[in-house]
Amino acid sequence: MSLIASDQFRIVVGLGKSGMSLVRFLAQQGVRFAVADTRANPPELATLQRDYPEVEVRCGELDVDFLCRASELYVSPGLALATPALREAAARGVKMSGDIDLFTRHAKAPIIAITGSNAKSTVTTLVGEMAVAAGRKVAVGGNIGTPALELLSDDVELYVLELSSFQLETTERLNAEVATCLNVSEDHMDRYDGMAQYHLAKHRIFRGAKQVVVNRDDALSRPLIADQVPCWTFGLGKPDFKRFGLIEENGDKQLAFQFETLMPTAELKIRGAHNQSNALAALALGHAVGLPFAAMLDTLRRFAGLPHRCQWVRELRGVGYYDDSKATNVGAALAAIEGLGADIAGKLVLIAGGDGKGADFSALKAPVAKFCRAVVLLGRDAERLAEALGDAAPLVRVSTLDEAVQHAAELAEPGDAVLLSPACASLDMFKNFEERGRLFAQAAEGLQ
Ligand code: LK4
Repeated sequence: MSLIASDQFRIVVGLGKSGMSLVRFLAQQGVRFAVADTRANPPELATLQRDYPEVEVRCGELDVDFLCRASELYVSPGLALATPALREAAARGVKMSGDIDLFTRHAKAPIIAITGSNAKSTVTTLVGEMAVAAGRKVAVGGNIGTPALELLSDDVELYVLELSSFQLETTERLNAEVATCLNVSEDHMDRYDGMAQYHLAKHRIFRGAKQVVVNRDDALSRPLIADQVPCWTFGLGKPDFKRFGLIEENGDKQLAFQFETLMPTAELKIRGAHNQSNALAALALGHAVGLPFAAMLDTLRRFAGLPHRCQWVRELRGVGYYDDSKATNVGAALAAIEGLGADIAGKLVLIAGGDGKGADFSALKAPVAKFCRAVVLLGRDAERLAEALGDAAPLVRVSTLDEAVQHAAELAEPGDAVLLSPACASLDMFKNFEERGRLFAQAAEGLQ
C-alpha cells in the first residue's frame, strides 16, 4: 500500500539538500511532482537536471497559481511559511508539509527526536554512537548529516533525528518513541514573531510522543502533555526517581541515575557544565529506548566533541586557536566564552559577527568584559554587536575572516586563546558554518 496518493500532484519548494532527498523519494514512490525555488540557481539544480531531466522546475519568484496546482507542498526549512505566496496557497487549501512529515508516515522503526536551541547535534551524535555501541542498527540524521528521507530502510531498528524548529513547523505529528526539546534560548528572531512563536514551533516535537525527556534546568523544555506519558528528566542537580543528574562525593562530581552513580565527570573528554548536561540528556534518551548503561558510558568516555564546536585547531607562541563556528546564536557563544574563558590561564580574543537574525546581543556584554582581551568583529551585524558590547572590551572591525585571524593573532598574548564563536549565522559571508570554520582553521594554520 502506498502512503501517498499517486493520483495527486505535489510540489517540492526549495531545492537544497532536503529538497533533493524529497525528489528522490517521490520519484521512487511514483508520485507526480514538480520543483520550485525562489532562487535563480538553487544548490541542487544541476543534480536534478542530470538525474531527473523530466521533472518540471520553476526558479525565481514563486507563482501562486502554479503552487495551487498541488494538493500538498513540501516546503524547505530555509523558506518561511510566512512567505506571501505560501500563505496564499495555504489559504486556498493547499496543504503545507515537509520532509520530516513524509518520513514519519513511512518510518517503521522507533524514532528518538531531538530539538533545542543548542546542543542538539552533540546529543544526537552521542545517542547515535551509544546505539551503535549497544549493537543496534541505527540511522542518524535530519538537521545534521543525512536528510531524514535518505535514512529510511527496512533494516533500521532505531532512528535518531536532530530537528530544527523550521522542520517541526511543517511536521503535523511526529509520533516519536521519545522526544526532547533540550533547551530554548533566543534564535531565529528574523523568522518568528517572538520567543513564544519559536517555543511553540519547537514543542511540536512532542506531538504523539510515547515518552519525553525534560531538562530540569530549563523550564522552557517542559512539554504540555498528559501526565500518563512517561517522563525522564536530566539536570545538573541531584537526581531522584526517573531522574538523571550529578552526585557530588568528596568534591568529586559523578554522572548519576536515580540513587546510583554512573561515572565521574572527569572521565568526559567534552568539558564544561553544559557538556555534563548534554551527557545526561543522551543517557536519558538512550535509557528510554533500553540501551544498556555499559555501552552508553563507554561512548561517553570516548566522545571528543563535534567539529566546529569549540574545537582546538592549533597552538602558536602560547596562544590556542579554537573553532566554535557552530555558535550561530547568542546562547551558544555564551557557553563557549564562559566555558573556555574559565578554563585558560590568559584571556580570550573573540572573533564574532555575521547574520545576527534579529538577536538581542546584550547578554554577551558581561562575559565579554570578564573574559575577553579584545573582540574582532565582522559580517553584516558587526555594528549591532559593537553597540551591544559598548566598552566591555577593545573592539576591532575587519571585513574578512583572514583579516580577523591576523588581528586576533597580533592582539593575543601567551596563555590567551583566539576563539571564533560568532553568535551569528554565517550565511551573509559563507556557504554555511562548516565553511566558515574550515576557513578559520586554514587561516590559523597559515599564521607564522
Ligand atoms: N525556495 C527556496 C529557498 C530559498 C532560499 C530555500 C532556501 C533558501 C536559503 O537557503 C537557506 C539554506 C539553509 C536558508 C537557511 C538555511 C538554514 C535558513 C536557515 C537555516 S537554519 O536556521 O536551519 N541554520 C542556520 C542557523 O541556525 O542560523 C545555519 C547558519 C550557518 O550555517 O551559519
